[in-house]
Amino acid sequence: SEGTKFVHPNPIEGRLRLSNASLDRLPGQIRRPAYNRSDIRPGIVHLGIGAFHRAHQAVVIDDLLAQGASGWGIVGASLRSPDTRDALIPQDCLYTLAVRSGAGTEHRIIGSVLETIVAPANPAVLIARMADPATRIVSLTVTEKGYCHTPQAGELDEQHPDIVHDLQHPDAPRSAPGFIVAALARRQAAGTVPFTILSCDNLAANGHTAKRIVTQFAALRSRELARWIEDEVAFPSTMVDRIVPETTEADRASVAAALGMTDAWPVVTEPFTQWIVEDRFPAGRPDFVAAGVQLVSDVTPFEHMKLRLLNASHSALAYLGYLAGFETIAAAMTDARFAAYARQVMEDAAPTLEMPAGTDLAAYSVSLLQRFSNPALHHRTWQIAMDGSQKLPQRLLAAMQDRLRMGLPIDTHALAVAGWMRYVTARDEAGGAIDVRDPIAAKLKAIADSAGPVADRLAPALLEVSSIFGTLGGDTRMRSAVTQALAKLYEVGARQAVQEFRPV
Ligand code: CS2
Repeated sequence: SEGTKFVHPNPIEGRLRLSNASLDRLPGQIRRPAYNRSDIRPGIVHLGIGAFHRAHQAVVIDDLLAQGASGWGIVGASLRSPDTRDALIPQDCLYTLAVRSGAGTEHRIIGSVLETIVAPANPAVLIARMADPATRIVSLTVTEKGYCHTPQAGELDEQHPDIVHDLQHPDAPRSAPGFIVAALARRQAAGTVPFTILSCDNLAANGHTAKRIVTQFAALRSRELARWIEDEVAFPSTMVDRIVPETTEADRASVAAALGMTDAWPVVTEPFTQWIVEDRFPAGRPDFVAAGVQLVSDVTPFEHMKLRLLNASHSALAYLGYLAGFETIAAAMTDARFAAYARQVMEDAAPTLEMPAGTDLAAYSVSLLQRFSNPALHHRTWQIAMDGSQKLPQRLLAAMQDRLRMGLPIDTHALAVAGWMRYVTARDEAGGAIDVRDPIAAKLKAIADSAGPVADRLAPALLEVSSIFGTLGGDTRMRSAVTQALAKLYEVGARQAVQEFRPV
């Protein structure tokens, strides 16, 4: 993903590197683009070309290109770091998808990314690409914080430094909303139909959220532009699912061994993949169904299901697991009590969901627990623990709010929230430093420092951070459940607290 440390790959001198020219030197069993890449034209601009996009949407597009959808190649943009471009350009944007399970690894070369753009260095190039009539979809994986919104309310944060900047520099923006509005303004002026905006981030109602933010940002520039976006631009919501840990040096080495050549930035993932998309594409779309995408009229229930079952238990395992000394999700899952606790998070979320008839939440939960246990994926608890201030509302807090409304206990989720609280103090149970990555890490740490390691003071102080907790932070049942759980964590530690946990 973007923003994480990346050691610039120095392909070993004289060693063959993955590229168009070297494709036919790959071992015969390795799948590669089943189409002529020079026939492919771009139709999609993707903002946030991190590992997740390359292991998910880009694979779907690769399948479609092989079926003849030659107008739907991808131009991938990084909104921050040049790492992906630097790694991919020397290899003609080809990269390896390594699909791992207990049964072994399957390697496949993906060819759907045609070009990469580093936005900060070339804002005009990116805007021009997005404004080009050939671009019919602009998709996004910019992570939760990339929306520059207040996570609890889902409104544009007008004080966000990137938003302030982008209003002053509309033609050289930094943020995703800034680029989208700059390109849409061009299209409106030129009389070009707008592209469809396809959010692929883990937000509740991601299309609606994207629409609200983009329209609010546009309104700060021009009322008329905002109205045009409101009326003319489609923002279908999507639910995306595939576990994609950050690529490590060890991954690069094992991929190189399988390929017999270097790939500077392969992506590693699990066999499971799912993409559910609302079918609203006025400017056209590829035949997604032909590549296994599910098209629905309303994705909201599926998004809630995924966020409250998969991502909620993932975050719970991340904070409590990290504190208990588990480096990966799979390691935490080898502890029967942690696995049972993760299942309990899912079970408690279930009554808050309204699913279409025939949805089997129990079977879904079982499959999630199996995926978390995949021994071949090295998915670090630390990675998932990132950006908790942006993730908690839709993963854990919304379900707690619903349960309170329904008169149900919230102690299961409260333990996960307490785990997050202890985590953001930036001190682990042995007194060592935790490298907390979060846009408001400094603020959270300052609150923790002034409260001290005392549950009665720390829990209420953090619950007052309204961008995360909103009014839920003031609920007395919330206060008492979270304070109690945090007291338990201070008393016996995370491992023991999970051992002893029994839902009421
Ligand atoms: C994870 C997700 O990092 C995280 O916060 O919970 O990236 C998760 O792996 C994906 O949503 C799975 O589809």
